Order: sequence, then structure tokens, then C-alpha cells
Amino acid sequence: MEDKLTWIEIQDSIGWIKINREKKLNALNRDLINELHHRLVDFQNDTSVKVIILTGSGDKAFVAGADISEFSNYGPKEASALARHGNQVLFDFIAHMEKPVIAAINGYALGGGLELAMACQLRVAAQHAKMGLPEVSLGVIPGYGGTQRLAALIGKGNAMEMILTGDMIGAEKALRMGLVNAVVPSEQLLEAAITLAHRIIKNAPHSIKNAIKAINATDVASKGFEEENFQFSDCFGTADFEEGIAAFLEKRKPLF
Ligand code: DAK
Repeated sequence: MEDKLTWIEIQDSIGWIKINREKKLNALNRDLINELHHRLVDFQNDTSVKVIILTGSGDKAFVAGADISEFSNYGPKEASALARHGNQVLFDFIAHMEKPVIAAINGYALGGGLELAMACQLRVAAQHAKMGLPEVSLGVIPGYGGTQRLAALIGKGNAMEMILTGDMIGAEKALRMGLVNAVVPSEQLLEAAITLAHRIIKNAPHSIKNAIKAINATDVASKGFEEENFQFSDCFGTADFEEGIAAFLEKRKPLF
């Protein structure tokens, strides 16, 4: 089936979702976030789907972040509300799905794109993929669970380095840190995601669902997610935020 912002398909118990905004490096705008939600709900309710694979179109980007052109006018209240909405319908929604979602990271996974991959239960990356949370270079901080999920995956020290520098890392380093489960040559990415999916599909669906719930209970994060939302929205409307966003849109380096 084809649609404007996503493609979906069901094959051998796998529900495929491909983000289809290649020219904008699959950046997440509001419509895309909502459409992804509906795709996930459909797969959640479809008993023929046992595992979901989420990937981006093209070989350049999984998702290069939230769509920066959309949030330049937001103030703190609006930012807080929209981050809550995004978490509810997409990021936390995926993290608490009853069926595993595998992110097949086919290129850049930046900002909201890496947050999306981290919300998935598992991640497989192409060798050329690059990952990072560059929000501080835009005058904000990660607002879709990135401060919490990155620290949980790679430890507080590594998360501090990635978030405070905003630097990108390559796929091999991400593997060493535990940010991704596997790295493969790019032409083998989808096959590797399928193989991983079938290693899960052979197991009991009820157990898979309960295991996800139990593993998620290790999150001491509810307080952390609240704090992230507060600190995230506090960045909006500041001079740093205005400069960071303007610099990106004008394709220049910010002067903080
Ligand atoms: N948003 C919008 N457009 C984007 C984009 C993005 N995140 N990333 C790329 N694009 C667009 C580019 O503007 C360009 O559009 P045209 O100029 O062709 O119209 C097109 O995609 C191709 O990109 P480039 O020409 O830049 O491609 P390059 O190969 O030169 O560079 C790059 C690739 C990935 C290094 C570069 O595109 C890049 O630095 N992209 C931005 C990475 C980034 O900073 N991502 C955002 C992180 S912050 C919020 C919730 C969450 C957030 C914010 C608000 N609320 C609820 C309010 C989260 C924010 C983030 O994700």
C-alpha cells in the first residue's frame, strides 16, 4: 500500500513501515508523526503482524530529526504540549507497544530521528549510518525521551558526551557503546532486520508482550521524562534558541 508520508506492507508476519520524505531526509513533521501513529495502531491490532520493522526511504537518512522548519515560532508552553503529544502518539507509544519494533537505521539518525530509533525495542544499523543528538547546537535539548533513553542504553557518561557535544558517532562506535544491536553493510540492512525479526517471531507472542512490559519496568524514568519536558520547553523563546534555529534555516554556523 502506498501513501504520501509512509509506505507499509505486511510480509511473513512482519509489518513494514518506511518513512517516505527522502528529499527532507525523512525529517519528522507533525503530519508524519500522526501518520506513523495510525500505522502502528493498525499493526498493533492486526494479528497477522508479529514484529514491525521501521526504516527510512533512500540510503542517506533514517530520520534527520524533527522538522526544524516547523518549530521556529514555538514558545515554552506550545513546545511542552507538542512534545507531550509526540511522546504519547509516537515515542512512548512505540516503547510500550506489545509487539517489538526494530529500527533499521539506513543512514543519519539525528535528534528526533535517533530518539525514534531509541524508542524502538531493537536497532540494526547500516555501516554508513551516523547517529547523534545535535539539539544543543540549535538552542534546545532532546525532548522526545532522548536524555532518558540514551543514558539507559549507553550509560550516563557516554550520554553526557553525546548530548553536550552534539557530535555524531558512526555505526561501529554505536555498536561498541550498546546503542545499536548490530551493524551490517548497507546492502544487507533489511535482510539483517528480517533475520532478527524471525528470531523473535518463532517465540510465544504472549511472552514477547510480557517481556517488553517487564523490561520497561526497569525504567525509573517517569520523573526523568517529566524533567526533560520541563528543561526542553524552557529552551524555547530564548535568544539561544532563536539564533540556533535561524542559523540552521540560513545554512550558517550559530553564534551563541
Ligand atoms: N528538518 C528539516 N529539514 C531538514 C532536516 C531537519 N531536521 N534535516 C535535513 N533537512 C533538509 C535540508 O534543509 C535540505 O532541504 P533543502 O535545502 O534541500 O530544501 C534537505 O533536507 C537535505 O539536507 P542537506 O542539504 O542539509 O543534506 P547534507 O547532506 O548537506 O547534510 C545533514 C545532511 C543530516 C548533516 C544535515 O541535513 C543536517 O545537519 N540536518 C539537520 C540535523 C539536525 O540538526 N536535526 C535536528 C535535531 S533537533 C519539538 C520536539 C522535538 C524537537 C524539536 C521540537 N517540539 C515538540 C516543539 C527535536 C529536535 C531535533 O530533532
